[in-house]
Amino acid sequence: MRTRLDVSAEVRSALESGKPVVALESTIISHGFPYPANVECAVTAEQVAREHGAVPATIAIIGGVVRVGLGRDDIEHLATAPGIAKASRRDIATLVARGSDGATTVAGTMLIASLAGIRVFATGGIGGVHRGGAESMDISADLTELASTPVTVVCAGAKSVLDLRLTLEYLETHGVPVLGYRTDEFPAFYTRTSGLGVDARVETPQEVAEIMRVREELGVAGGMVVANPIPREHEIPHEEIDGVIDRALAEAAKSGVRGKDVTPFLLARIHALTSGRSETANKELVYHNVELASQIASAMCDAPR
Ligand code: PSU
Ligand code: MN
Repeated sequence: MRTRLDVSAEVRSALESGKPVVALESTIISHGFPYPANVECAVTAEQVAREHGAVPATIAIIGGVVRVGLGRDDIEHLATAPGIAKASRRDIATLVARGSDGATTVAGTMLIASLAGIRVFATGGIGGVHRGGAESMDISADLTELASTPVTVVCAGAKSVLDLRLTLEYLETHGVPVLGYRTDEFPAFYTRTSGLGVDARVETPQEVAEIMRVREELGVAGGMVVANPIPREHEIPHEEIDGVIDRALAEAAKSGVRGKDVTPFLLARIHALTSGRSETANKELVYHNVELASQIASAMCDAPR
């Protein structure tokens, strides 16, 4: 039988010997940043994981194979090839069957990480309920994936292009814990605050690992969100970013963009409208999340069983 799921030798050996592994997504490479910031972010994220004792496992679909652990050439390909599909849960089998490429979203990456036996995943921001989502039903598949797939997702919250209040309501309904890492507030990606609370505040990677272990031992299904605020020195204040977000949303409405194209459209407009400022913040918060995810993955490996 043809190989559908290809786990790199390095990732496989780390998993087999109980070493920490952190999954990384690829939509961020193909659709989240312009070139060459996308390559820089992906390569540096892998480096940060290594510096913190974890093996990075960047996930994507390449030539019809689900790949866990990419090479530099794969990252360049995902960063530069035109028309790479955005791959959420629903898209994976179709892309594989057709021998296509796909850049995996948080939902797609969680599903594949879990198939490979990886329990911790770092990204920038998760998708959520879009503004007006109660009517449009534009609710990211990231949220339903969190409800069912046992992977802990470390993120800087979610962008306020979304309705963050409804996003947290949806996660609550689906039984997904939202842990605030050294914060009482759900962070809003560029800003450390949103005015909305988290379910529980945690202070250490060991505490997160212990909650993950309890969930595994009890057989509680689904994943968790660990919300890690952007470092203070890289924060973009509400006064500065809120107007940009409103403008990007107005442009999206005017251009009639729909479905899976909405989020990439908004990200591209925000990057363009802040002439690089949001790009730097976005990269830095990703590295910060990879660092924490590596510490959590290490704590899971150290943990007494
Ligand atoms: N939010 C960001 N940056 C991103 C994404 C979301 O701030 O790169 C990407 C992630 O891959 C996420 C996806 O899983 O967009 C969500 O897309 P949608 O809203 O179509 O579910
Ligand atoms: Mn959507």
